Amino acid sequence: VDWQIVKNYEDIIYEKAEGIARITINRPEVHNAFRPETVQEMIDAFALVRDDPEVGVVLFTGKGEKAFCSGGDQRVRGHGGYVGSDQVPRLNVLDLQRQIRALPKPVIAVVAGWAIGGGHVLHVVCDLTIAADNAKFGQTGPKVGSFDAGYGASLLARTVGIKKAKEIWYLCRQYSAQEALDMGLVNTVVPVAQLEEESIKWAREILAKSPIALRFLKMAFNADTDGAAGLQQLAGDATMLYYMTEEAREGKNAFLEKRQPDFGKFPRLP
Ligand code: 2NE
Repeated sequence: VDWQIVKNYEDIIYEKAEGIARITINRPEVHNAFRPETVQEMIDAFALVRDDPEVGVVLFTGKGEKAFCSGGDQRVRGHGGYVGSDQVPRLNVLDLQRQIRALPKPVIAVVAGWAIGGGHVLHVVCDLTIAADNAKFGQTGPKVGSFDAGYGASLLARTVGIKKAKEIWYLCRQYSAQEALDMGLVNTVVPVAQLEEESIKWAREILAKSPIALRFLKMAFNADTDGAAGLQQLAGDATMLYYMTEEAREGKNAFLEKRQPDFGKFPRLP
């Protein structure tokens, strides 16, 4: 695959090729821990992905084979959040989690090495996870004085069951790729040397499918877990589809032509 850089960032790499976007956290010296600027760059890149009609699927990964992401950078954890160069304490990774959920294109976490702490939650919010055989998963919050009781708890419980989710959070153990596969936390495990090739294979299979069908399926899965916010996304997609119909166009055209709309010509299907 001939990856082309889309935009230059400091903490991440955003590339695309053949309709596949790849966003890589590029801080291997700290196992790809994120600071507020890293998250801000990811939010920017995911926004570009959303608006790019060429992109149908995203690979979300970490630089190197040692880590996908080790969560918030503990060196910049301050009073009330992670502190960036503007000195404002933030938990902006929660915004990123919602953005990944709301993105109307599948996001695949591609995990080699550690997916831990807030980095683990990031793979949990992705649609699918492809793990290398050296991947290790876990939460550390109660050990390091933190927790993610949002998606980090509820979506994890939906994924692996509530007893297992509680075990993961209460004991802060680390789990192998095979254990993650066995508990339904990841979709497949491949040798680390084949991770990129396998992720591209999955991305291509997804790209061969109907984008609108995938979009509605993703939003329906979200609606099932996200309450009114999930329904809002699903309803927004329904509106997009409705705008594409003659029936909706009749309403708009009648308004612009200052006449009564004629909806009688449209069939009332069962
Ligand atoms: C992941 C783990 C277990 C790996 O251990 P090991 O022994 O393989 O590597 P090592 O030596 O610990 O890490 C390599 C380098 O990366 C840094 C380390 O300090 C080390 O640096 P040097 O000593 O070589 O200079 N590093 C690793 N993780 C880091 C981090 N998160 N922040 C800053 N530097 C980090 C081991 O590294 C580990 O336990 N890491 C910490 C995992 C963790 O607790 N993450 C934060 C959880 S809280 C969170 O992410 C969060 C939240 O709970 C709620 C909202 C938002 C965020």
